[in-house]
Amino acid sequence: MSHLKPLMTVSLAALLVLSARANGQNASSPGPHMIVVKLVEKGGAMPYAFEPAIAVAQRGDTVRFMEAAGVMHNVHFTKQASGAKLGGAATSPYLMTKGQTYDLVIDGRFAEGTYEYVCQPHEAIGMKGTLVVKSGGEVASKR
Ligand SMILES: [Cu+2]
Repeated sequence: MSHLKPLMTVSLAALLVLSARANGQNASSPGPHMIVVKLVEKGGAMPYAFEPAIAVAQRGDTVRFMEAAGVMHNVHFTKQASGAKLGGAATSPYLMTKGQTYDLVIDGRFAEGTYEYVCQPHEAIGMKGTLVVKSGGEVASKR
């Protein structure tokens, strides 16, 4: 069993590299993107936050929520775009350990428009974010 821990460490490192590459490609490459939103601990009067607070995604993208601290957080949508049908995806499981992720695929459940979400344990102290979903094909063809 002693070989497991180094293996996990290597996998995590590889994952972080892949995430960084996915971010770097966001601006120019076609096709699905991985958009990473970190759940961070900042301290101060509003100690917890989603970073970035506003994320823009296109159909087919995946929004990856990543626990960047060691505090229990989740993602709960409080406002959906007109016509959206998130169903069970409106509330994520809890993320508890640093590096833990929750992937949300921006598929047919997501109508174009603006979504707002909160972390339920920390909603009262301002932990909230915005997701804007755009139609990828239209954006690409108009430019
Ligand atoms: Cu939280």
